[in-house]
Amino acid sequence: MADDCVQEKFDKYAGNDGLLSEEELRKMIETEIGDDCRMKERLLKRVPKIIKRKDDDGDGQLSFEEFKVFSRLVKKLQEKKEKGQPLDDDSE
Ligand SMILES: [Ca+2]
Repeated sequence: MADDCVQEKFDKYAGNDGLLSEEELRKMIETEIGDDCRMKERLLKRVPKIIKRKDDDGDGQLSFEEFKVFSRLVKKLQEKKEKGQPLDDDSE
């Protein structure tokens, strides 16, 4: 997910309510990272944790601001992958 299309991606999956639910986030991961099974698996595993941790206002959905934190995590994982580093590190 490139930086310049974060807003675009968010709008596409968040739908009319402008918030990204767990289900919508899963759908985004399935669709956008579908060609990389390991990355997909890793991210899907983290979804409940991400929702819980990044959802600052506690409504169970991600706003665009909250989603940006998630997109940075994806970027970090992709960088690790490019460098051939393990994706197991849970630190952020
Ligand atoms: Ca939504």
